[in-house]
Amino acid sequence: MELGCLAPSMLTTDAANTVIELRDIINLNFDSTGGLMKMSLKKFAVGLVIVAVLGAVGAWLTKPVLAHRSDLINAEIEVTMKEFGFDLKIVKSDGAAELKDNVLNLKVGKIVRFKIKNGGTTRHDFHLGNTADTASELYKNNPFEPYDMLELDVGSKTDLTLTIPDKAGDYEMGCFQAGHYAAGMKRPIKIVK
Ligand SMILES: [Cu+2]
Repeated sequence: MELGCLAPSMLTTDAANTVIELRDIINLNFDSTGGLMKMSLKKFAVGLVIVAVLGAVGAWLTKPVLAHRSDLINAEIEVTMKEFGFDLKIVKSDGAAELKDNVLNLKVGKIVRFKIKNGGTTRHDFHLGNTADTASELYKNNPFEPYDMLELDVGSKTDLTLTIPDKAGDYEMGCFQAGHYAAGMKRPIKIVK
C-alpha cells in the first residue's frame, strides 16, 4: 500500500492513522486490481460512514438540547435502591428538596431530578404516591400522574425529572416487587408549599 512520505512507524496517534485511512481512500480508487478495488470499496464505505456520522453530529448540534438544561433543575437527588430500602442523597438543591430526619421534603412547583440506581442484588421498582395497594402493586393515590413507575435491573440506573405537583401532603416512594414493600422498601416524602 502506497503511503508516500508518511512512514507508518512514525505515526502512532489516532489522528495520524485517520490521515492514512483518508489517503488510502483516494489512492486506492485509482488501482485496477480486483483485490485492491475490494479494499478500496471497503475504505470508501468507511469514508461514507464517517461523513454520515459527521452529518448526524452537525444536525444534532443545530437542535435545541433541552435534555441538557440542567440549569432548570431545582434539585437533584441520588436514589440508591437496595435490599430493602432507598438511600437518598441530595446532590443539589436551591431549597426545592430537603431531608428532614428520614423524610424527603419537596416544594410545590419545583423541578426535581431523581438520579436512580439499583445498587442491590435483585430487581427493584420506583413508585410514588400514598395508600399502597400491594396486591395491585401500585399506590392508589399518585399525585405525579401520568408518571407511573419504573423498574431497574441490578446495576442499572436512570434519571427521572418531575415537576412537584400542587398537592401538598404526605406521600412516599416505594417498591412493589414481591415482598419488598412489606420488608420496608419505602421512604416518606412530604410535598410542601
Ligand atoms: Cu425492591
